[in-house]
Amino acid sequence: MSGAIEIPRIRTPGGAVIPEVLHGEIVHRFADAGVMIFDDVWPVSQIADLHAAYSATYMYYHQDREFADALAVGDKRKMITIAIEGRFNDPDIFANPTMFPIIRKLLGDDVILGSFVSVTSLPGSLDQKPHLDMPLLFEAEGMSPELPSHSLTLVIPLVDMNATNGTTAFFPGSHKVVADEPPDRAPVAPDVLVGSALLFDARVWHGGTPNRSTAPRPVLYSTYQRSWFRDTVNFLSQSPLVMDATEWAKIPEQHRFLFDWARPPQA
Ligand SMILES: O=C(O)CCC(=O)C(=O)O
Repeated sequence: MSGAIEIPRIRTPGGAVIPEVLHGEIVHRFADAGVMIFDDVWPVSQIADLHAAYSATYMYYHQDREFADALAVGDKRKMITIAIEGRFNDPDIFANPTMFPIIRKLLGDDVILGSFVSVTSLPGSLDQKPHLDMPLLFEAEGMSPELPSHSLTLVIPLVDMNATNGTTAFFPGSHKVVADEPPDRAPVAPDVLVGSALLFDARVWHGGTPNRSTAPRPVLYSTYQRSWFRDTVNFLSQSPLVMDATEWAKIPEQHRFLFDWARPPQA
């Protein structure tokens, strides 16, 4: 069983590749906690531009009502599919040189990008019930803690995640214990600032905290998976990945394997 009760946190080399000699230690710490924060991955100005692009296109969803193509994931909290286009069609986001080598090490060379969404909480949203994003593999409860990761979500905050805007509270190490309920202890609710990233394993219990601010709190979720895995519970009414043939053509050859499974017609 894991001894992790904190979320490990590392300062990255400011957008540069993390030296390979450190990968083993990072993977080990991540595997123990199932969640990890990486500070200073992107310049704040780059994420501010991304936030502006998000707001320009997806503000429509900032209403407290149901949408046919966005999943309600709690009170005043929605999962919105973000099209891979414009500023979102950027290798620095979907194959970030700091983060992607770590993700690839954890998921293997057959990794794909399984979905690209935002989770946006509106002002006044309440605590989200602690949950796992999807059922354990094979419903093989006893086996789950022994298995390596099969699905990891890279969270990119578009505004600071904190006690005012709302963050995500995690139970580090909870992927090492099979249970129908979250652990009987207080979760860790970290501050994750714009420019930083948070990576978590699909088997870790977590839940969003209230948005006490006056503005929506969008975070981008890039979910990477082993190529044989599909999320069959969260995308019954919306596409996990939206990209048209023109955008496909802009993806550098060396990154196409991430999207091949969702290759648009005519691409
Ligand atoms: O809103 C958050 O901070 C967490 C969202 C979440 O965990 C989810 O929708 O699965």
